[in-house]
Amino acid sequence: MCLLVRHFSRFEPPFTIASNSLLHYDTAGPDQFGLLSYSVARALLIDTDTASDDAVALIMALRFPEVRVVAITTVAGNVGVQQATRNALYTVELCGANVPVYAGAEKPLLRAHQSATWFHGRDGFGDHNYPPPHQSPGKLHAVEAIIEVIEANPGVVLVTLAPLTNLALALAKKPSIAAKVGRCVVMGGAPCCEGNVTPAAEYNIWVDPEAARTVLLSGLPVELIGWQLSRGDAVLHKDDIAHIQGFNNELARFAVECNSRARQAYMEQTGEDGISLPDPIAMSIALDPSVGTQWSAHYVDVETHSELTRGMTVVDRLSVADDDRNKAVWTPVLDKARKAKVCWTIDTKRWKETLLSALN
Ligand SMILES: [Ca+2]
Repeated sequence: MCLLVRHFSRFEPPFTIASNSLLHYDTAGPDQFGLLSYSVARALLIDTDTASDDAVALIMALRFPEVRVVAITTVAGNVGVQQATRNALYTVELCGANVPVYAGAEKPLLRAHQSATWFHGRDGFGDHNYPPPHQSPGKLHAVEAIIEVIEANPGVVLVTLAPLTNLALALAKKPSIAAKVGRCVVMGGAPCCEGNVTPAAEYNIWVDPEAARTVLLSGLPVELIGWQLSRGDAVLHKDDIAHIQGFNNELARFAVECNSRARQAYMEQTGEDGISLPDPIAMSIALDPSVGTQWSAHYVDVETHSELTRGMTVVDRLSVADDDRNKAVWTPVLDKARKAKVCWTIDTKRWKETLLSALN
């Protein structure tokens, strides 16, 4: 408990936490849309294109004792938005949670939707014929829900695990929400230039680069959690998987099973054997920022014109954006954006401990 306070305080959030308040949910009650507003240190809003790794991230958030997931919003990405919504509802029910799910954009802002079903399976969950959920999505559109949740929960931690279409639409409709978000943890990008769609780009940014650019230039306090952080030692290897299966409970079984196709696809893609979990790593950092061990703050822009480097997250790592010779290119960023915190390394032991505690 104290640990969490210390970790949040490292990032100087725009909220204060009473030392003994984290155990108490002093809700303000439902607003006109039925959305509960919680005191800010515990409020989490998750935007997801729910497929197999998203589901594990949702389980982590829903099981983490010190936060409350206020709402989940879905968007077209890994799978279509209807399937993503079904998958999110299924995961919420599996956790026995009572969190509203709101369906959002059916396609990127300007481009045709391109799914990642080759990686996650046709249903996003490895095609194991999971039953339909009992609940239905909320009546609000995800874009409206995002605006309402942020307005009702200033300082909310926003976690995006998907193409950024919903958030870009919300920012276009109400730009002032950017100043009310405490942290915006974005699973996306390939700041080291080794993407999972092209050498330049990671899927969430590549599939809707215009939306990603809108978000990065919005003034939101973005923490960029790139795809490369989910490789190598961060992958769940055979021993990790056996350990999780040994928990012998429904959530642990589901977390491994729904990633069966993703495990095969990851092997085809990288030659690495195991389950790579980009969204849960971003979630672990949202829940415990100390999982990220090396950070630096930079202006980041997104390539939207080139075909070769579409969706590339261009990080001004040497801080040359405001040099006179570069200003012409970077003016839109300098005028509107704030520097994003880019995560370069993670504590893999701590990340896996966070995961295991959610599944056990
Ligand atoms: Ca995702």
